[in-house]
Amino acid sequence: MRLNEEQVFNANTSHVENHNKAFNYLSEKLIAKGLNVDLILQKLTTFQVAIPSWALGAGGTRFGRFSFKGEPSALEQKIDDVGLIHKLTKTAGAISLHIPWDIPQNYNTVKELAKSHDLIFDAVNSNTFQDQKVSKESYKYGSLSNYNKAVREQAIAHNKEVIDIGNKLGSKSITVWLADGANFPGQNNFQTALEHTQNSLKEIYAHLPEDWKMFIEYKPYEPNFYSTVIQDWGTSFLLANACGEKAYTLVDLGHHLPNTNIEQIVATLMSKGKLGGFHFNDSKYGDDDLTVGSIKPYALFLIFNALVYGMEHNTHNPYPSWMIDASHNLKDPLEDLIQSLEAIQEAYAKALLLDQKALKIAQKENDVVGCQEIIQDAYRTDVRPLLAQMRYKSGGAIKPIDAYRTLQVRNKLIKERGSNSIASGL
Ligand SMILES: [Mn+2]
Repeated sequence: MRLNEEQVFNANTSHVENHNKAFNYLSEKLIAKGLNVDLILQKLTTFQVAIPSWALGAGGTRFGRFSFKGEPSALEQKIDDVGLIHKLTKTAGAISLHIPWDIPQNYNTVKELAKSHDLIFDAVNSNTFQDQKVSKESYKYGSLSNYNKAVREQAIAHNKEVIDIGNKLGSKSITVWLADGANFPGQNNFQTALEHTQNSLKEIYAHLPEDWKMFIEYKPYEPNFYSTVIQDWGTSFLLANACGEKAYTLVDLGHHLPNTNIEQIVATLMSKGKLGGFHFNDSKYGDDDLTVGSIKPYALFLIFNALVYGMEHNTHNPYPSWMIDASHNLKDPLEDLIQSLEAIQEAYAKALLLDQKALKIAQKENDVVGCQEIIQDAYRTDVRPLLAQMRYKSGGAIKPIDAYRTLQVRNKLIKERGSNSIASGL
C-alpha cells in the first residue's frame, strides 16, 4: 500500500491555519535572534535517517513477542512500509537491510520499488550472532573471534557476501556488530579473541569496494555478560585504525553503560575523523531499545550539539550514516518510528539554534553560568513548528501521527496483509 499526494494534502487541511500561525511566530523570534530560518529548514530537509528492516514488525524480549497485525512479511512490503513513513515525515529516505533475511529475489525489481518511494539503501547489516539452518559451523562460542578457524572463515565469508549483496543494491557501507564475548571469567583469552577479531575484520575490509565504508559497532554486554570482544568505542576505534581509512566506529546510543557521556565520545571520534555511523534509540537501564527521545531528550540534544559541531568543524570526518535501531514491543512499529524521527529532528533543530559564537566567548571567559544559559536557551525553544514546516513544504504531513491515524494506514495494511502476517528477521 502507498499514500498519494492528495491523501496527505487532505490530512493537512485542518492543520494549515494553526500551523502557519505557529511557524510565523517562531520564525519571527528566530530571525530577531539573527538566525537564518531558511538555512535551518534546508538542513532539516536534507537530514535523512535510515529505517532498518527489522524495525517494521513487533520486537520482543527474551520473555516473549506479541506480534502486531499487518506486519510486512517480505522485503517488498518492508520497503513499502518505509515508503509510508517517508511519505508522511520526509525524514526516512533510506532503508537498512539485514542479511540473510532480506536477500532480494530480483535485484532490479527491489531497486525500482525503493526508487519509486524515493528511498536509497543505507548500510547493510551482517548477522553472525545466531546460526542459520544452512550453517555448517556454529556461532555459539563466537564468530570473528572464535578459536576455531573454520568458524571464523564462515563468518568472514558471510560478511563478504553481505557486501556483495549491498553492492548490487547501491549500498555504500556495511555495519559489523558482534555478539562475541564470554559469559564467564577464563572462558576466553582476551588478547587472542581481540587478535582473531582484528584479523577477521581486516579480511572483510579487504573485500570492500573502493567507495565503501565499514562500520564497527561496540557494545559493553549482552548477549554475553562477562565480557564482549568489542566492548567500547576505544576498542572499535583501534580496530578501525588497524583496518584502514575506510573503517569507522559506529555509535549506538543504547550500547553504553549507564550515564556514559556519549556526547564526549562523539566529539572525540569526530575530531579524529572516525565517526562513521550512528544508531538512535533510548534507554533507562541498558540496551532497552526504546523510542528515541522518550526517556532522555536532553541527553539526545547534547549529543546533537556534539554532532552539529563536528559536522561543521571536522571536515575530515565523513557525513555520518544515521539509522534508528529500536525495538517496538508495545506500539505500532510505524507510529513508533514516526515518533522517533520527530524526536531526532527536534534534537537536531535545537542544536542548529545554538549560538556557537556566544558559547565560544562565554567558554573563553569561563562564564559557566553563561554557557549553561546559552545551551539551555536553544534546548528550551519549541522547534516543532520548524519540523512541521519542513514536512509541509516537502509535501509531507504537518502532523504525521495524526495523518497516519486519519488515513487509517494500519487498518489498510491489515486488510491487505492479514492479521497473522509476521515480519521476518530481527
Ligand atoms: Mn545498533
